[in-house]
This record gives sequence, structure tokens and C-alpha cells, in this order.
Amino acid sequence: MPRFPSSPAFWRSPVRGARFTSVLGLVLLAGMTVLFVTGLLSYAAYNPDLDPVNDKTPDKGLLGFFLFSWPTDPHWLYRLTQGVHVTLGLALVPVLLAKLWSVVPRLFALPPVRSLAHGLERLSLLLLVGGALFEFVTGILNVQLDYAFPGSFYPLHLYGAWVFFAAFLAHVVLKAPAAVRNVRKMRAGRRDGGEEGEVEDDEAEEDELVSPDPAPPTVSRRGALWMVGGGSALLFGTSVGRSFDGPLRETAVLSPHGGPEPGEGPNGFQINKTAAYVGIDPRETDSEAWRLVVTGRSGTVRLSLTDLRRMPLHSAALPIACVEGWSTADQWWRGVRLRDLAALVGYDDPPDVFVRSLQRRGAFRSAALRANQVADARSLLALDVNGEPLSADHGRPARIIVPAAPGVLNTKWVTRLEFGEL
Ligand SMILES: Nc1nc2c(c(=O)[nH]1)N[C@H]1C(S)=C(S)[C@@H](COP(=O)(O)O)O[C@H]1N2
Ligand SMILES: [Mo]
Repeated sequence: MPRFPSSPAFWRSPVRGARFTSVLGLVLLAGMTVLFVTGLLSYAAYNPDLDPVNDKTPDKGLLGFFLFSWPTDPHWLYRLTQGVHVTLGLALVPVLLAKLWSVVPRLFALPPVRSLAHGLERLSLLLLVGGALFEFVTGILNVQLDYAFPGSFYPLHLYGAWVFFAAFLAHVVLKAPAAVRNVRKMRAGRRDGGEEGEVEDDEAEEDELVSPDPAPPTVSRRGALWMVGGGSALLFGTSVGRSFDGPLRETAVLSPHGGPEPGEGPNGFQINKTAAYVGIDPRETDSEAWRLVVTGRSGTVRLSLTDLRRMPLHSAALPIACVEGWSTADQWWRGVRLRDLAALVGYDDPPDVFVRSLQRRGAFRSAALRANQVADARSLLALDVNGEPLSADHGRPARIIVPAAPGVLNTKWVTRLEFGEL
């Protein structure tokens, strides 16, 4: 008799069963919750309600209800939240795939809809699985291909996250009690000396994930779980180095970091996009004619590099932490405080600022900062890093550096600062 995917006997792996699925499900419950929260935090950190540039999702409406002023303390905040978001996301890939594999027979079960409740549950599963796959695929492409979704990754990943999470909540409410029970039974079984993962006959009948006609085992359930865990550990181990400098960064073999190898010396730390890549003309950045234009309440001020170097210069040890998850250790930046520049154009209490660079094409050539970021004494228009003038690729002659902010707000090759409420 031919077997079709809709017949339970078509699926022969002896590994499948409610307990295997439950362990993976509980890991995802914890992991995906962390991904969702760190993802929303990352979105908030980008200051998306500061028009005109940061807001890539003008139609977000209610989905943006949680937005708040991203703090500047601790200065490594975004390095941590986004490092966790991306590294954990990559490490969960094997768990997600194994979980989907473990329940795939249900996808083909007939009849497709048994009742209204069953139909609704299946619809929520479509959103759950579709949402999860969508988030992983867009996230990984973004990390790997350096913004394969020009301008639209943010709304896609945000909308996908909410669709996924709504279905996820429904799924957890429906399934978590059974998952916890299954894992307890598995533990109890192990204590009783029984082979863990072995399903007693009476339960096997209830457990529709257990194959009615299992093939001879090639791996135990525990072994299969170890394999999934090993896959996660491997992905973790080959990704986490992106959050560190030095030899550790080279262990991140699966993760390009959106730039060439940074090289040696004071400017020898990760570069996102080089000056050449975004079309910055060295004749503009290195010229005596370069001016910083500062506008605000009391008018417009033009400053040469010499003027800037005559202002009080301050230092701050701050990292670059990219939305792609990579980050550098603290670097020593030196430059003019943003709040001092705001004071030049009439603000005792610093307002928001809109920052423009010399860059004429491509993403991230300008960005807005909130008043709380401008006010922080460590927020600089940096001229030097680690004791030397900025290199062309790190934003010569002047770049923004703000504590705890995503790298994308640290605009390079700055030419204009427009202070005022945005
Ligand atoms: N003008 C300009 N500034 C920019 C960017 C850019 O593409 N153009 N990239 C931003 C991003 S996404 C990051 S992560 C940081 C990286 O800074 P670095 O290249 O000095 O490490 O620069 C930011 N500043
Ligand atoms: Mo970035």
C-alpha cells in the first residue's frame, strides 16, 4: 500500500514524540521571548519617532506604543541587547528547525480542519511558523548580506515580530501546560530508571507524534537533543566573537561584519562601510575648506577643523555596537561635546539634533539624536580616536559618538548639525 504524508505511518522516525517536541518548545519559549524583547528594544534604540530620517515605519501606529527615550547608561547597553539578539537568534536556528521537523506530520494530517476551534488553531500555527521563519530569514539575511532590504528591513522585521508574537502567545497558552507535563514525565521516567524518552504504551496511543510504524533507531531521543544542542553551541561559538576585539573576532567565521578587516593601530577596529564604498571623496574630508555647519535658535555657525580643535575637547571611552550584532570594545574618542555645540547656537538645555554627513547616496548618511543623548557629557563630535585623528573609514574629519546608542546613529563624515525639537 502506498504511503502518503497524510498517513501517520509515513513518518517513521522513532525520535518524534511529544516529549522531544516539548523540550524544544520550552527552549524556544524562553529564547524567542528574549529575541522579541531585545528586538523591540533595538527598534526603540533607533529613535524611530524622530522624523525625518530615523522613522522607517511611518505606519507603525499602535505597534510603536512602547517607544521611549533610549537611555545613555550603561554605555554598553546596546552592545549587550543587540549582541544577545543576534547571537541568540543565530544559536536558536537548529532548535527552531528541529522543532518544526518534530511536528511536521501534523502539517499533513487529514482532515485539515476538524472543527472551528481546530481551524483557528491551525490558522494561528500558520502565523506562528510563517512568522518565525520570516523573522529568522530576514534577520539572518540582514546580518549576512549587509542590508539586503534597503530601507525596508526595519518595518518588515517589526511587523513580522508582532505577527509572530501574537500567534506565539496563543500557542504558548494552549501548549505550555502540556509541554511542562511532558518534560516532568520525562524526568520522572529517568529517576525511575526507565530509559528517558521512552513512551509507555498507554501514552503512545495518545501521542500522535509518535510513529505507529517506527524505523529502527539510529539515534536516541537524548542523542538527537544533544545534536541540536551541539548545533546551537557551534553557531554560538562561531558568532559570539563578533562582540569582541582582537583574536576572538576571528573566531566569528560564519558572520561577515559588513566591512573589511580593520587592520592595526589606533584606528584598527571594525569598520561598517568604508569611505570609498559609500563614495566619500577624500578631497572633501581632508580639505582646508571643510566646515561644520551648526544651526539652531540663534542662527548658523560655521566652524573649521581648527575652530573645533580650539574648543574644549573631552574624552569618552565608548564602543561601536551595530544593529547587525557586532560590536567593538570601548575606544577612546576625543572631540567636542554635542551639548557645547548646542550652546553655540543658543541652547542651554540641549534639544534634539539632526545630523547630516557628506555622504550623498546610500543608507545611514544622516540620523537624528534625542535631547537626552545630546545632553550626555560623553556624547561627542569626535575628531580623534585612541590618540590619533580619525581615519577616513572611521569618519574623518568628524563623527558622532553617543553612549549606549546603536552604531547607525554614530554618523561619520559629519558636515551639518541642526539643533531643535524634531
Ligand atoms: N555617513 C555614514 N555614517 C555611518 C554609516 C554610514 O553608512 N554612513 N554607518 C553607520 C553604522 S550602521 C555603523 S554600525 C557605524 C560603524 O562605525 P565604524 O565604521 O566607524 O565602525 O557607523 C555609522 N555611521
Ligand atoms: Mo550598523
